[in-house]
Amino acid sequence: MQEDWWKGKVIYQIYPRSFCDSNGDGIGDLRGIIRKLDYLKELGVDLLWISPLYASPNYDNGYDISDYYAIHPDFGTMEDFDRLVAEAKKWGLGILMDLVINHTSTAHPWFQKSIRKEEPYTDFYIWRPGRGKKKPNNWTGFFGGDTWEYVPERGEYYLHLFAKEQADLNFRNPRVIEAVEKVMDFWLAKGVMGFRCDVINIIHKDSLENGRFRPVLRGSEYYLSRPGLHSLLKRFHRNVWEKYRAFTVGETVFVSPEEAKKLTDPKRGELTAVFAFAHMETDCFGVKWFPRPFSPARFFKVLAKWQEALPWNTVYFENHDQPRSLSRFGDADRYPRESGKALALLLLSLRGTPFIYQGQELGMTNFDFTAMDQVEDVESHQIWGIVEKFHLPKRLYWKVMRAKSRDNARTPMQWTGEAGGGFSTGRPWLGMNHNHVERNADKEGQDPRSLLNFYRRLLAFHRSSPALREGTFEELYRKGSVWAFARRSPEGERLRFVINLSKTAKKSPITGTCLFSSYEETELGATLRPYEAALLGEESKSGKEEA
Ligand code: ISL
Ligand code: CA
Repeated sequence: MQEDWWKGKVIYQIYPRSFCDSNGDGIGDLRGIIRKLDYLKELGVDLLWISPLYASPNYDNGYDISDYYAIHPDFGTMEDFDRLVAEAKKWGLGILMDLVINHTSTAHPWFQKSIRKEEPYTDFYIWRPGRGKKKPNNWTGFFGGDTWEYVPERGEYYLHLFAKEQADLNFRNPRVIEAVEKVMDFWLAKGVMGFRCDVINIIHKDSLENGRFRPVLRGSEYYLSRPGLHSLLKRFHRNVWEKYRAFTVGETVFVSPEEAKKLTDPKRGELTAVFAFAHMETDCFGVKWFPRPFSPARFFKVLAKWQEALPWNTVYFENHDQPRSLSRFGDADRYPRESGKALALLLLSLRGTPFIYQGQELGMTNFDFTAMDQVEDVESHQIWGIVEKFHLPKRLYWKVMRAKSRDNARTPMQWTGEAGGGFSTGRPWLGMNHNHVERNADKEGQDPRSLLNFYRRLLAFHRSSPALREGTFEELYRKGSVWAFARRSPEGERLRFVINLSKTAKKSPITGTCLFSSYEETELGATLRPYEAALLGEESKSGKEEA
């Protein structure tokens, strides 16, 4: 297997609870995924990243693991998992596991033994005594609020950067490092192709000093991409990942291009790729709970910066933590098809590994929930608790919640127009979006102009085009809501891309014959209509270009 076998591959993310339920209990499962492998093959993706499948009390839907070696019974059995790997292989699809090692569930036996100081688990987690009546330090967490929880039995506090049911592991303990290496080896030996590494750039804590004042994530200067992280990753790479040629994509929060470059430099031997967040933070001030209107200009500026800064990017507009891109960056009401296709074209025209999140290919939109009791997500509830506790303006925050809750991405996959959406014959664990009646895989499959069929054609083209798969990125034009760039393969294939990500018509900086168009046009003239995007072939020798 070649070292960079993953280059040019397209990844599809499955949120297993919401993908396909095979037994009618309302929860998606492994047999459900197996049932849909033909759909995924026909769509044209290569690798499936599946959000956590492990045993878990589900405070954070599997991101709180209580046994790294067991499949959650909701999802099936280890035999089902092995069958999935084998069946996927027959379809030419590889599996990526979600590796959550910054923390475990407090129900994990390691943690339970750590409470009782049973060796070797005493220092598996980050325990500290309080400072008089005060907590060990002033850090604040990812879901808002506290990061320390007192356990009377041990007489100490433990650190948790997420929910209090998620205790941070202590990576200064060599025993912890060995334990997680064993976990990685176990899954790679089963034939998975690699990992998506959850919040990997925060696993190493430099010190536990008080953080300086900042409105969110106080203390993060002591754990965001610290030097100790690089040593840990080098070690994982050397000891485990390298021998399997594993693909490792790190979820790296608040990462700078400089750090990302180091983390993915093949000469250093750390990660294969990283998820940066900068483009996902262009419609807020730093964190999503302080939103501002979406600006395509800001979005393109950040994307362009990262395209130029990194030798290789990941390209994603959605995942299980983010609102739906059609609702967020497009126009789900007036231009669902055009803006959905424009975003698809942008996603697959940029340089890097593209990630499609389940339902994105159908144009699934934000969850149409009307009350907090329809929301399951732990983060949403924690934030709502803060709104209530501090009497923040509810009307305003309700709007923010509707736009930003992570459950926007977690509603069940819309397979058919029936009740239960073809996702389940029972009652789905989370509400189905009502628009599943109109927008679903079944209906779209039969419509040649649907978003789903657009994705299928585009993915087939992507596979056959060295320029899209691996070509260089060259910016041609960027102003307001209009962006144009070119991709060129080493063999000289050159493609040009242009997009108008707005509701108003704009002048186009380039013209030519369309390989793909969000309006399904064959020629692009001087004007870009609302949400018009196009992928153009080589410019004709006679045709002149402004850009
Ligand atoms: O979701 C977020 C904001 O709404 C992020 O801050 C998110 O918490 C962060 O990107 C880390 O996410 C990952 O780890 C979390 C888990 O809840 C997320 O689902 C996961 O993607 C803790 O494991
Ligand atoms: Ca089920």
